[in-house]
Order: sequence, then C-alpha cells, then structure tokens
Amino acid sequence: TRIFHRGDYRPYPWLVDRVELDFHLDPRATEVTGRLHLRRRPDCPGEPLFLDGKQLELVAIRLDGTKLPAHRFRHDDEGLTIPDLPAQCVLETTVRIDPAANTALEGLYLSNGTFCTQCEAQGFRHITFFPDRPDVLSRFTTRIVADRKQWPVLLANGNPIRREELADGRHGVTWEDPFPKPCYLFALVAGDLAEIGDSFTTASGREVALRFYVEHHHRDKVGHAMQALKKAMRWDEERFGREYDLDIYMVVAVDDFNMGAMENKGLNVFNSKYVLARPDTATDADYQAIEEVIAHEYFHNWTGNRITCRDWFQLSLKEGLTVFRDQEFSADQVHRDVKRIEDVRLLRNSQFPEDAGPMAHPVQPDSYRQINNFYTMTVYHKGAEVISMVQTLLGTDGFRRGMDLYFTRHDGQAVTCDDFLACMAEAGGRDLAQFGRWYSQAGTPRLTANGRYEADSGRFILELRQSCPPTPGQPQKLPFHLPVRLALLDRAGRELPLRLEGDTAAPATERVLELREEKQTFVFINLPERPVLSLLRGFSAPVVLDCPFRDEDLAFLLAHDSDPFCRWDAGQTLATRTLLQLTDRFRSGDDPERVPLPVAALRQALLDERATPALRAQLLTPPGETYLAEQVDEVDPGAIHRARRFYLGRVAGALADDLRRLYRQLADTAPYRYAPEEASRRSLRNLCLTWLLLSGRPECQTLAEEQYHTADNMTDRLAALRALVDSASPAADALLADFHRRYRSEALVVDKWFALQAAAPGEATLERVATLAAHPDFKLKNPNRCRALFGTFAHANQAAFHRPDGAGYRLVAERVTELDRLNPQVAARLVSAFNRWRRMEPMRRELMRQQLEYLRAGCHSSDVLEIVDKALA
Ligand code: BAL
Ligand code: ZN
Repeated sequence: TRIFHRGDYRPYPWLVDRVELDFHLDPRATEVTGRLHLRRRPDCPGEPLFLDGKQLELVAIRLDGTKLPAHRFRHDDEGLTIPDLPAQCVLETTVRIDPAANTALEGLYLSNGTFCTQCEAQGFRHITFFPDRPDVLSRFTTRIVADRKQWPVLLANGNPIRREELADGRHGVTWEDPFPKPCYLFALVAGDLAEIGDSFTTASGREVALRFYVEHHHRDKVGHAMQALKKAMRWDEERFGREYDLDIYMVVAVDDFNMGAMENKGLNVFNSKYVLARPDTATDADYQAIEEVIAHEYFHNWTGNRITCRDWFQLSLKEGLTVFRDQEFSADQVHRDVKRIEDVRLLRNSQFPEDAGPMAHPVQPDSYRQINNFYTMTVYHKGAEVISMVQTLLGTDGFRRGMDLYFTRHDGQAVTCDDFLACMAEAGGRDLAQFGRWYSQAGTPRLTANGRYEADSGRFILELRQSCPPTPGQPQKLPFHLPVRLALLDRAGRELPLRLEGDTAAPATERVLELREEKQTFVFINLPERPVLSLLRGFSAPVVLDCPFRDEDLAFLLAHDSDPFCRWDAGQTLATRTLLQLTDRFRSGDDPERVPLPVAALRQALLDERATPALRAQLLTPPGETYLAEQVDEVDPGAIHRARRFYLGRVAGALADDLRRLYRQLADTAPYRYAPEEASRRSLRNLCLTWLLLSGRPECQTLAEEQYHTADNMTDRLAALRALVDSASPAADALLADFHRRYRSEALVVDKWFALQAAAPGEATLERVATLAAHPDFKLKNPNRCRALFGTFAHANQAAFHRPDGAGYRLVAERVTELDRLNPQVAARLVSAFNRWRRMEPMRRELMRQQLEYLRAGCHSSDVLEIVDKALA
C-alpha cells in the first residue's frame, strides 16, 4: 500500500466554494447526489480534477447540467479523475451505497436502525466523490429524504432551512451550514430518536438551542451530559473568550462507534458511552469521562473546526490542543491535583510504551500508510503535554495572548503546527525554534538529575542532563527545550527561597529552569542545610526522570512535598523499586518475604487527613503492570503480576485495621450524587474495600457482598463486584450472574460485565473469555463490546494475555483476523497488543512473533498490516 509523507504536501488545485448534497436514505441502497461548485485555482492551470471516492457505485455524472460521456473521466478504486475541465463549473455525481453492509463504521452506516456518519479522517470518500482532505473548505447544504415513520428525525450540520412532506410516506429536511468546513466535519443522522432540549445564552446574549438525541429508552440518562455541555460553553468563554457560533448545537448518541465521539460542526455524534449516565448505570469515572469528552468535542468548535488542519500530519494541531483544553476544563471541575496524576498515569501507561515501541512517531508524524492508525496517545496526549509546556514557558497570560493571536490570525483557515507555534512565539515574545523539536522528534526524553550539597559554602549544585533514545527512522536526537519546575524543601517540608548564583531578583520558592543543552548546571546559594529536591513539579515535561533519590528522601517527599504530583511520584518511585525487586525474586524463585515493603510511608499517606481522599487513593495505588514492564530489560509478565499481587496483599494485610476503620468512616447514607467530593470519598472507600479483600481475610468478603447488594449506584456496586472477582471469592460467580440479570437491557453495563471478567486475574480467564465470546450478548461488530472483552483481555490483563503457553496470543490473533474483515480500525487497535513483543523473555517473544507472522500472512487491511509490519520490522 501507499505511504504518505509529510513533505509531499501540495495545495489542492481546485476550490469547492459550495456543495449541495441530496440523500435518499435506504439501508441497502442509499442514493447520494453531490453537486460541487468548482473553481480552478489560478496558480494551478491544467491540472485535472481528482475526487476521492471508495466503494461507490456511480449512477450518473453531469457537468454543468449535461451528462458527461464515459471517455471524459476515469473511475477507479481510489476515485474519479476528470481532465479538461473549464476553470469554473458545476459537477454533479449520483452514487449508490449500502449502509447496512458498512461494518467498518466509516462513512454512512446504521447503528440499531439509526443512520449515522463518521467521516474523520477519510470516511467522506465512502459517501460521495469529493476532495477528501482537510484543507478543502466548502459551504455545505444537505437535503435528506427518508421514510417518515422509520426515520422521523433527520439531522445534518448547520441550521434547518426547509421541511418537505413527500409522497409514499417520505419526508425531507434540508440543512445549511453557513461555515465553510472540510468534509471530515460533515455529519448526517436519521432515526427514531428522543429529543431532549435546553438552551444556553452566550456571553454576548445570543440564545443557542441545545439538543440531545438518544434512543427513547435512554431519555432519562442525558441530564449530566447536558449540564457538562453548558459548563464547557461557559468555561470556553471565560478562559479563552470563545463563544459558540451557530444557533443550534446537537449531540447524537449511538451504540456503534469506533471512536469516543466526533466534533462534526453543530452536530456531534457520540459513542453512547460518553453521553448516557444514570446513577445506577454509570460510575463516577463514567460521569467524569462524559464531562471530559462532551467538553472536548465542544472545544473543537474553535480548535479544529473554525481553525482546522492543513493535512493529517497536523492532527495534533487540533487534538493535542483540544486535549490540553479539556484537561484544563476538567481540572477546574474536579480536584486539579488528582486530575494531573490521572493524566500522568495514562501518559506513562500508554504513551511512553508507544514512544518506546515500533509505532513510535513524532507528535507531527513524518509518514503513514493508514491515517486511522495515527489517532494515537502520542498525537493526543503527548501533544497536550507539548501545549502544556508552551503554557509553562509563556506563563498563563502569555499563553492566552498566543491563543488570541492564533484565533484572530487563522480563523477560517487550515493550518499547521508551525503556524500555531509561530503565534505563541510572537505573542509570548519567546524563541520557540528549539522547542519545535517536540513536534519533530519521537521518543521519551530521559532527564537525569544529580544534586550535590556543599555544606561549607551553603550551595546546592544541580546538574541536569537530557538524552533521548533512538526511535524508528530517528537514530539520533537533538536536545529538547525542556521546562523543569522545581523547589527545594527543608527538613520540615517547607519550600526554601531559590536564589541562583548571580541572581539579582527576589528569590521565589518555586521556579522553572529551562534545560536547552545536553547538560547544564544550576547553582543555588544561601542554603544553610541540605535541601530535598522537589523536581519536575506538576510533571512539567513529559520525560522519564532519573534521579538517584535515597529511599528516605522519597518517603519524606511522599509525606511532605507541597506539590501533590511530586508527592505521588515519590510514592510511585518507592513502590516501583520494591516491585522490581519482588519481580526479580519471583522470576528467580527466591524468597519474596525478604524484600522490605514501604508500609509505614503508605500508612502515613493513607491516614493523612490534610489530603483529599482521592489523592490518598492515588498515593496508595502502585504503578500498573504495563508501566512496570517498561522498567525491565526482559519482561516476564507472570512474574510482574505475581510481584504486584504479593505487594498489594502484604501491604493490605499490614494496613488491614486502618483500612477497615476508614471503610466504615467513609460510609455515607445520603443518596448517590455525582460530585467531586463524593467521588473522592468513594474512591478511597472502594480502595479500602479492594485492599481488604486482597489482604486475604475471608470475613472481608461479606463486606463486599453487602456493599454489592445495598449500593444505590453503579460505582459502589461495580467496585464490590470487581473486588470479589479479583480476589477469586466463592461468591463472585453468583453475583456476576445477578449483575447480568439486573442490567441485561443496558448495553453499556453489559460492556462492564464483559470487561470485568476479561480483566480477572488468573490463568482460567482465558477460557472464560473464549466462552464469553460465544455468549448471546457478545457482538464482534459492536466496537464497545469487542473492546470490553478482547481489548480488556489483550491490553489490561497482562498475565492472562501473556500466558506462557501462548494461548492468549492465539485467541487474540484469531479475533484480529476475523475483525480485520469487519472493522479494520478496531482490529488495528487490538493487534497493537503485540507491539512490545521484542521486550519479552525469549519464550514469549517467539510465541508472539509467530502470531505476528500469521497475522501478516492472513490480514488484508492497511490498518492492521501497517501495525504488524512495523512490529516485525
Ligand atoms: N476528532 C476525532 C474525535 C476527537 O478527537 O474528538
Ligand atoms: Zn479531538
């Protein structure tokens, strides 16, 4: 297949000022007529017109109203080529498509009988002939005709301008979007859906109608998403001065969706997972995720839609920036410190391994075979970290000025990451040329810090070094421009005044050092005693920190650091050291009992009344198995799993009395309500319950059973069930059956039921997953269900997936092959579970390699092949 390169960008030779679309909807044979008002760019004479189009049956083609004879155009697998066109013309094509057969879920498809679309990145070419690239902006008018009874609600982007009652029980609605947009932002929905309405008055006093569309039985699950939308709209006005620009904002929830949601102009289409919530069906984490994703898609209206990407290599222009914006928004809604920790956990667990593996790519990738494979943690989340560093370097005010300039200068354009950075540099008065390497160099930099205290001179000498490992295609890296936020603490945990040698300004107690060379030394003066270094506060740069902290310094930081991230990170480092020692013992068969556990430090954190319960839960939770796997040279997932279980069991055992007391103290009799303080309390209480069960005390199981039966909400019920399943309680099976009986009609809860079982520790999980795949509720074609069972098994159950007999690999590889024919995007995500095969111990490495070879021979989609080929390269 073809490889696309960033350097090959050429402007499109034509302008498509307007496009009129006409849909006659039918599940098996939808007819789409597209009328393109074309104008040749004056600087591109003579170039033929090429329109993308895939799997389209061409029914008719007319140029300026006259049928175009066959010899005037060429139609192949990729699209339509028409030479010799006048400089200005109207081209009209009619095509027939089969939405019911569309299992890839890109373009126009059906979800539970509702027609819906997904066009990003390149779905529009499955709907009609068009230049399917983000830098071609057009004004869209969309007429939809369908049977009135089956599809009473007909939606597209913009404002409705005409309704028609037609013969044979059909009706039609025409929508007009006044804003020019690329076709990836096109959307159409037709269904029998409930409408839930509200309104929002913008800062300038305009009234915006807000409308959610869901299946009728979900109409009581929209309230939270609606409130989240209103909060996001207000927040963007206050924080960034951005108002909504149309009179209607619509959100549709569908069950079958490849991504989380999609920011189509004025008509977001959402995975129902990120809309629907009721206390008895959604957990606190779901509520929080809904708020985040609703905000994310809303924020795209400015960062993505009003200003879009020139080409798909610039994807992070909108995604990194919008993730940054939704993270800031969420931090303002929940506990900022815990939100930061959650974001860093995600980055370390998922983005760092990506950056260290065969799919490593810069935030602005150099090439791709299938763009769908580049909706990655790197583009999204490392991209957001890059934006966050810009804010750190420019300060909040400078950053806001940069955003204002970006919006003013580029509104209505399709631009590049360089354009964004140029606005930031200009408005912030900073040279960001070197900083640009964060966009062009892949890999996670390593920051090595060494501090030395000189008692006689009262100086603390901090040496910082940076390096970045080679990544595919990039053997050597240049130094990054790296903001390092830090403080020095005294023995009571107080921040000391920071005066650098030669400094004249009044000393602050926290500052941002800028590391730009491979090695730099910073000398702090006037320090009467040896300080403790609080480094990389707030995780000021997405790097691996390598600092030879003594264990007692880590325990001190865990107890006292005034920066919650550094507190947490000290605990993570301490736990990691212990867990790696334990892993060695389990691998070599040595006695794990001799490894000392940081019980005292953890007890102090658990009982620290000054910290929020949610922060305490974070301080206690050790790094996950995938993170630990990244810390060793040769991975034995079984040993890592046993080490982590041993650690949790022993620590929990030592803390059992405290855990039991806290569990009781944190109880609450008021009815469930989603609110940050409440969610915070529940997170610690459920950690206590989970740990009590891990401590192996049988009497604790009744606590969990009681909680399961009496809970008035999904958070507590699911936590109790998970604790029982994870600790292999004899009560688990009966409660799993009960759970399924209660919630069988709630698809999102059934997903939880599948995921919970796929994540269960133990070798028997593989057989259970194989059995569940034959369950009547299992649907391979539904991405959520598929991810719940196989995604969880392959990505979140290291011990079971990496079973030493290779059965986990075979199970997943077979499903990838099957899925490849149905939905390549979902298949490609699943196959990436094999990416880290080279790091495995020799036996598993060979078993994984065999499955990759088998997949390479048996798979067809460019999505899967790109991942497999890179893994094997
Ligand atoms: N643009 C694809 C979905 C999202 O990132 O919002
Ligand atoms: Zn996005």
